[in-house]
Amino acid sequence: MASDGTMANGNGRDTGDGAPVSKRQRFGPHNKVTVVLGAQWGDEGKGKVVDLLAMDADIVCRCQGGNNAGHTVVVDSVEYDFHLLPSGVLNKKAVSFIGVVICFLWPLVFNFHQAVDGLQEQQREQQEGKNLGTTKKGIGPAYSSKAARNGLRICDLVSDFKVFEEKFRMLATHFQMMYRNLNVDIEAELQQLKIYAEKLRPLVTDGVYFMHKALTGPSKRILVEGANAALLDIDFGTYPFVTSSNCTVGGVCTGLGVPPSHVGRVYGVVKAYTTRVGVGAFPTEQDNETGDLLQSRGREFGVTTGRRRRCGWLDLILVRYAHMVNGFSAIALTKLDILDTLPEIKVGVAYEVDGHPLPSFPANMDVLTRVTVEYKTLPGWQCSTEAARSFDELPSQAQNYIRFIEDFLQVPVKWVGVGKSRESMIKLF
Ligand code: 2SA
Ligand code: GDP
Ligand code: MG
Repeated sequence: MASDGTMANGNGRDTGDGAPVSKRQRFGPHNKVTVVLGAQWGDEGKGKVVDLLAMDADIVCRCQGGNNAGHTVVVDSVEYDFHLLPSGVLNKKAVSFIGVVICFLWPLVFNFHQAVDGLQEQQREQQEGKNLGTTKKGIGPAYSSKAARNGLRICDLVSDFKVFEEKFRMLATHFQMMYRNLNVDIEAELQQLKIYAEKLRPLVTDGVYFMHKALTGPSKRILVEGANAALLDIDFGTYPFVTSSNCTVGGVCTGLGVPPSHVGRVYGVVKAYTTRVGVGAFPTEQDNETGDLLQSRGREFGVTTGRRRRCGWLDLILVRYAHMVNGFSAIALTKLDILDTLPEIKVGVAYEVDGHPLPSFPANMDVLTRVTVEYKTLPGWQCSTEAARSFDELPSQAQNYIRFIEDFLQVPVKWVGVGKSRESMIKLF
């Protein structure tokens, strides 16, 4: 176990099965995965938190999504943007494992999936006057192929290429029949895929068996990096303005084949304010000077598409909802420094619709669009927090802001981010 208990392997901890310790020892160690998840609409700074924890890890995994994700890590002033690789890859000693669309366990994303993503967005715009604002990386169409059971997986690619080719042609034809304007160069893509198959074959392993060995073998610290975030989850997010994977804790089990009993600590990453890239309701959005200030100070641009992110106040109703689904062990609060110049800071603490308070975050998007937010106004600190390296070094108003969040959510804040770099992360306990 790490000296500070941050990345625990779960050895010697209560397994919850009631078995006596001697029996557990006889059946070998019981490693648990530590999970990092986005608690808002993404871009909370998961990459940075993963990088921090990965320094201690033996295995770092991505469990869902695809290259729609953009996770940033800044080390020695060099910025790394990860889309598919786990952000922990910078730890050369750790093994990287990927269970996302494109690799290992899951369906492959083909060029036509990407093209169809674009066409579907065009169609939505024409038919409904509103698109979803996807990254156009083919995520929705690839997960649709998975659910329709005609998708192709990495195990197909690295097996008999003739069989793969046949299935690929069928899938491509299926999409061509659905979308007359679809431009697919089947022969060129097949040629390219044959090259990929050779390159990837040595990197492919049976995911379930790999994870099982890691979980039940000698003591190992395993880190799982979630992509996107709770409110973009296909089941629990602001549907239909969501991505196509499970970005909440269940996605760890379904994405990697990890049994729930092996899920250890779950860290939620929360930005000190809220952002959203793409379309959809955003109750605390500030389409005004405050939003512009957060956007420019926070340099809120999409890492994958370069789109400007919408900005607003921290919405604790939304984060509490993410906690209900994920059961966070603790929170990493990022980008506190972006609030440094504000004389006062608002935090969303309750929703009301048609004069009636809502008990929780609504499932219906028409309701979410109509909510009125009740805010708590807290005093700002109006000085730089960038150099702070301990809780005590933070101005008292910033300390109060952190304590207010903890009290509201009933979850401890374990880290506070005050800058982009690895060092700009204050550890509270
Ligand atoms: P998709 O492409 O089908 O997953 O899009 C569906 C919705 O999910 C949102 N989404 C994201 N939101 C925040 N960050 C993401 N990654 C990039 C980043 C985004 C970018 O790190 O900045 O560069 O634009 C991400 N990926 C998907 C998306 O906006 C849709 O609302
Ligand atoms: P992710 O998708 O959750 O990994 O987040 P992104 O990388 O898309 O966006 C987060 C952005 O905020 C990146 O540019 C990070 O370098 C930056 N960042 C992360 N934590 C902090 C912080 O505490 N302060 C500041 N100023 N920037 C941060
Ligand atoms: Mg991102």
